[in-house]
Amino acid sequence: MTIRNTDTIYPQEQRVFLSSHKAIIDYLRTRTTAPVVAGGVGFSSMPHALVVYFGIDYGVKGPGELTLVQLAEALAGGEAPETVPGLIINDTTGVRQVPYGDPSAAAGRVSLVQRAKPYRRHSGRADRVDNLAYFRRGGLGNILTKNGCTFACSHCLEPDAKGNRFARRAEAAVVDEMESLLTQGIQDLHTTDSEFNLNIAHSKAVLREIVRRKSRDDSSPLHDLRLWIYVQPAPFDAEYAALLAQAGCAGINVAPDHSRPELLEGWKVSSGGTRFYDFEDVRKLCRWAAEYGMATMVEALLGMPGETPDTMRACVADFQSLDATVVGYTLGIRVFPYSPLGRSLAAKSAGSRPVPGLQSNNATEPIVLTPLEGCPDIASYERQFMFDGAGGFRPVYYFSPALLGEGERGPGQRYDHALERLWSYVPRSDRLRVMLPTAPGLSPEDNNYADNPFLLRLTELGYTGAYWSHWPKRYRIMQGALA
Ligand code: B12
Ligand code: SF4
Repeated sequence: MTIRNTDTIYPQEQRVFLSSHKAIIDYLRTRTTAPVVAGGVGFSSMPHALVVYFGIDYGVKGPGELTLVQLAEALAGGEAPETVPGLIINDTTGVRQVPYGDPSAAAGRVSLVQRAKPYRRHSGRADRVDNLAYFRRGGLGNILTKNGCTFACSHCLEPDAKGNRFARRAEAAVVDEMESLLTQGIQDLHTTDSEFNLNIAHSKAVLREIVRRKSRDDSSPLHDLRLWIYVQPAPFDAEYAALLAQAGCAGINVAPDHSRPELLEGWKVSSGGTRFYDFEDVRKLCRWAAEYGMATMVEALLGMPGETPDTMRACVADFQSLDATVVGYTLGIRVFPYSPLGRSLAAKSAGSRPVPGLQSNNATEPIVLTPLEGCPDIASYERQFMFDGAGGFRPVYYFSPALLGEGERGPGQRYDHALERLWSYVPRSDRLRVMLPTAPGLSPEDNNYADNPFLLRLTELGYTGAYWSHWPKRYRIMQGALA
């Protein structure tokens, strides 16, 4: 079972998907006695807690292609699952993870990724994942160029959940796989790297390989490619912009989070703790993209530690001044067990102190977190970021307490004043190209994909490509007009 998302991580809606995932697992359990193993990035953010919650036999944190095969071979060969490095086992003796023989695999997980060959895609086969059907029904095709992230941004679960080293796939294998998808009729491909431009040398090598094959062959399916990428504001230079355009990049989704240096300091950082961009890098990126006709989506993440109404206003003014196709704002931050923010909040809370800013819509009492070393086991540490003491869902979020309005207090407080302020900071005349959160967290205005009415409408009408690229036309599209 792949558990891709545990929840929407959307601070206003805070919808958790785990009970519907569990219902599917429970149903499968009634149809088979085969052992159940789960993986996926959402799963990997709290794997010990989830093997217990789902009542399943095994879990894999991070890349699964090698470990799953090793497990299947062990079970088929009558060997103990304890022979499978990294496997999380849940049985009558409790939950434990088999240690990795190679300690560098534990955190980096490079050796666990299939880097040399393209992953085979089986569109059109009823018993396999049908990429073409997914694409035709409004999904984006997807392509992985590398696994993992070596950076250490405060809110981010990815270096821990995926691996804190880059496992770079061979450029030829990546581009072979792109060609195979394009030949199957899937033209919009989204990168599934944590960030496509980190590491830039490898990213450029992939782009050069696309450009080389396009220039060599006029009938290459790569001429139809529309590539959508996730990037950080740096590294990004003029050569990279040109290569992206030549390769067929249609849109760039960049996540600078904020514009104020004092907030980015210690927030968006390399593994050594150094900030790796400033707001001028974002401006340059948008300019280059506009020059080459590539659309841009720039995302702010408001409410981080140190945020005040003034820094929020300044950030909005800066973001609105960008030459971007769409600007998106998220207010509030999901706190995960192994993100630097999660660990530091647990250390501050120390099992007894409710730290100001910890919030959950479902919280009925102050949220207290205990650091890993103070918990009876790993599953208990992970559980407190998703469940309350009685086992109900209570996903933990953080909002800078300086954003609380008059009369607002308590762990279930929804920061409505801050939301109103945020809306008031964006000039009405500019709203068409802006994604702003709403109080329910799911409306045609929200940048929240789970059952979003606008996204469902796009799908019905046969739009493809990144959701956000249709955003400025949303009112016309919602009324049924084909743009
Ligand atoms: C690209 C991306 C998107 C794109 C997807 C485009 C597309 N067509 O694919 C878009 C923008 C649409 C998107 C939307 C959303 N996303 Co997103 N997305 C990603 C991203 C960057 C890549 C996902 C991916 O495909 N990875 C590549 C695959 C190969 O990796 P993988 O899924 O982890 O699988 C590996 C292992 O986990 C393991 N594995 C997987 N399954 C199994 C099963 C078994 C049995 C085993 C053993 C192993 C195993 O092996 C695999 C190969 O190594 C991830 C972060 C990341 N770096 O992975 C976030 C991420 C998954 N997204 C996230 C979220 C929350 C969402 C949304 C819910 C946001 C929202 N509220 O709208 C939506 C949901 C969309 C949906 N329908 O599911 C979160 C999930 C957090 C969580 N704890 O749940 C992530 C982790 C981002 C983050 N940092 O928080 N997303
Ligand atoms: S937000 Fe930071 S840590 Fe997370 S994937 Fe991006 S660069 Fe890596």
